Amino acid sequence: MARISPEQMRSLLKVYFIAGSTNCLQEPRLVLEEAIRGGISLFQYREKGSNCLEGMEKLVLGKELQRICNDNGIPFIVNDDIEMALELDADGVHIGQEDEDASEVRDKIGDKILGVSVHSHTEAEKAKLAGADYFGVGTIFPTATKKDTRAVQGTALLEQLKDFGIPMVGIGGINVDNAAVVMNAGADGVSVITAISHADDVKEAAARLRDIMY
Ligand code: 3NM
Repeated sequence: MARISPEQMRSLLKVYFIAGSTNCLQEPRLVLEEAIRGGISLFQYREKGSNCLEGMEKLVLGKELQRICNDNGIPFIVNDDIEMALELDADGVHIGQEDEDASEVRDKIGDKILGVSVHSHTEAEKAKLAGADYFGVGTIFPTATKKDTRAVQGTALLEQLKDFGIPMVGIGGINVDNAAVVMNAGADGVSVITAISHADDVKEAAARLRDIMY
C-alpha cells in the first residue's frame, strides 16, 4: 500500500465525522450508519471523556464501527491509540500535540493515513516534516465537546497554513451554519462531533454538511 495522495486525502476530508460512545445520544453503531447514509466521507473513532470505554470494551466497539465503515467504503481512523489502530489494521490514526511524537507514529504505522492536530505555524511545520497526510486545524469556533482545547482562533490559522500544501480540515464548533466560512478560508473539509452526533436527524445533518462542502 502506498501513501495516500493529497488529492485523495482532500476528498476524504470533506465531511469528517468523529465520535465515540460518549458523544452519541443513540447507539453509536446506529449513529455511524445514519451518518454514512447522509454522506460522510471519513470516520474517526475517538473514545474520550468521562465514562468512556476502555480496554476490551473500547476495542470491541472499535471493531464494530470499523466493520460498518468497511462495509460502506468509508476509511476508518483511530484517535490517539496507535496500538489499537495497528491491532485493528485501521486505515489511519489521528494524533494531537499531547500524544506520541508524530515522526515516531509515522514510523510505526508505515503508509497508513496520519492526521495531526495543529494550532500554530510551528506545529504545522513540525507535522509536515514528520509526514502528516493532513492537518486538523483548530480550535476554529468555541466548543463544549473538548474541555482542554487551545484558544479559539477562528479561521485565521487556516488562511496562514494554506501555503503548506498539506490537506487541511477545520475542527471545533463547526456546524451547518458556519461550515461554508471554514471552507472559504481554505479548509478542504470540516470535522465535526456534535453537529452530527447530537442532531435530531443524524442522516439529515450529515447530508446538509455534505451539500455545503460539495
Ligand atoms: N479537537 P465539536 S476541538 C476533538 O481544537 C476536538 O483540536 C479540537 O467537537 C481542537 O465538533 C474538538 O462538537 C472537539 O465542536 C470538536
